[in-house]
Amino acid sequence: MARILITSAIPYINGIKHLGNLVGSQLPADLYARYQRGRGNEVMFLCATDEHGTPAELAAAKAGKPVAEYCAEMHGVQADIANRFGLSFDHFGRSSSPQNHHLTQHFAGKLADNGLIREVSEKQVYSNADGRFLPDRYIEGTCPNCGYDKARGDQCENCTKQLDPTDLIDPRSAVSGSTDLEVRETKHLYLRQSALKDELDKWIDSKTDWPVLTTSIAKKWLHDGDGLQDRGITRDLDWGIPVKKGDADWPGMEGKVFYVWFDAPIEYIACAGEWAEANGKSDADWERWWRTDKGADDVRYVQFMGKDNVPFHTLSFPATLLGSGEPWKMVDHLKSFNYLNYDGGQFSTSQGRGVFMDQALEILPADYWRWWLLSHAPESSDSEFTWKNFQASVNKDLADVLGNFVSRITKFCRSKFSEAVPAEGAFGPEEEALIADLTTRIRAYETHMENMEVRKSAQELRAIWAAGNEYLQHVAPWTTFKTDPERAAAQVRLGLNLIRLYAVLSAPFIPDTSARMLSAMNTLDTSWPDDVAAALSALPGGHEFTVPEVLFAKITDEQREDWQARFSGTRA
Ligand code: B3M
Ligand code: ZN
Repeated sequence: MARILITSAIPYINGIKHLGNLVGSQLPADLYARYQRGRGNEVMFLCATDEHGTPAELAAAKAGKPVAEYCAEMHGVQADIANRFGLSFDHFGRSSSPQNHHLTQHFAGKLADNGLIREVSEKQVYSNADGRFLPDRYIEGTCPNCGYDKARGDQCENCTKQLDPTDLIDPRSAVSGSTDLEVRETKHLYLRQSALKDELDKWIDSKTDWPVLTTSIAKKWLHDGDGLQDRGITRDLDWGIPVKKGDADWPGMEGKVFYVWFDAPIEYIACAGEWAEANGKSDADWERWWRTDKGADDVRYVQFMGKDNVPFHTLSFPATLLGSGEPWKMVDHLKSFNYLNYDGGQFSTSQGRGVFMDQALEILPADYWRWWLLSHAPESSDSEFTWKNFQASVNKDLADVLGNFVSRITKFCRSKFSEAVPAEGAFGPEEEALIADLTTRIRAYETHMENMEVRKSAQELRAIWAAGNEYLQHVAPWTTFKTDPERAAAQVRLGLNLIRLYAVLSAPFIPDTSARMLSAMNTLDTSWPDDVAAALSALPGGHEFTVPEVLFAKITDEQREDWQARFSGTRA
């Protein structure tokens, strides 16, 4: 039994995620986790909310709530939606957890001990009225380029020009509107990534099986221009993990917190500690996933994320782990995704454009979405959601191919035999041929799943479903029954066993439907079809079942038009 550690990029706390976010990390990570569990491997699948940073503070202010309260509430909301989408995390943690506070401060302390942190004096805008330093985006004013009067200190939203806060005309605090601002000296900590450049370079070179898309991003940051730059890891914010050196205060760093991108990946580790606490486990129980000196040397660690997160995962986070000088488990395989676009444009959280996870579940069950998203995952390039394509894919793949197969064979058996697997007859050449074909296809499916080739896996699964339909079409038990009921019985027995087989193979993609299929077939046997012939006689003659309700309803043209109109604008 292999041990597999899986993390998905942790979603920002502010707001509900759209389908583009979902397909870029959490959903394919879930697919992989479910598959590995299905193969009998030991899996630890972790995700969390990313709760620190300016966006969290801004969103809380907008909601008129204290930030801690806002985060607690939104964590609950995201956890509930993740659950309803069937995301099977072993734990859904919070980057604001005590475990992450402790570990983040621990790493900072180790990095400092190893000479990998330097202090830098910087000039930054201070608001006297607010009694705080203002991050660039908390400063508003008039754009010197286009005259827009709500330009932010980092960028003008109107003309997209990148700005420095000092470029703004009539600058004011976005927190209070006060214009009583001044530039003050403040100290910050920098992670000396440049000192770890060679070590990181060697580590990346050892990843020979990584996609070029991933390694080229890392190499670019390592070598372009002046090479890998040191990175500020502290901020002047109230909300976040206080800057400490392990358990000790850090002189000069009072009132400062760690930068959100410093503590967010550390939450991958802290989350395992949260899992242990929530399940009455010991430190040793989570450390065997994360410490190579405590059992994690035989763990395979896979990360899932959107392409924009790759630099942090190939450089900054590894720099933190390597720089600690401690034996932490590092990522073995990193699976990254391109973007999913929405109906001729982009999904956008800030503009509320596209379909968001809660809205999706209001109109259709999770499996419809899971199937479309995964079978159209933006792997080799960006992909696009259109309502037409969604309708076609649901109606063809799910309703016509899988749903129809299940309904046809169970109903036929009920009408001509009974609601029990017929015992008569033996398999012949047609059945042998189907078993051979399925064996080839299932082995290919396993290879694609192992390699995290999401689209190819979906294609193969669809072909496996289609093979059952073609078999049924070809042997036509409804015709055979008239002349040779025994032969028809054997064909129906095979068909009913295929339902169980399909449920097992399809569970990573459509877990709820898979559970309904197993329950209709009245079986708890979810064993993987290592031997396809054996798997197709798992349900013996006489085994009772029930005809399930329709598995997938077709999407009508009217529904499609209605939804397209409903989601064409922006969300309030
Ligand atoms: N929260 C960005 C994102 O949601 C960021 C990922 C952190 S992973 C450690 O895409
Ligand atoms: Zn402008």
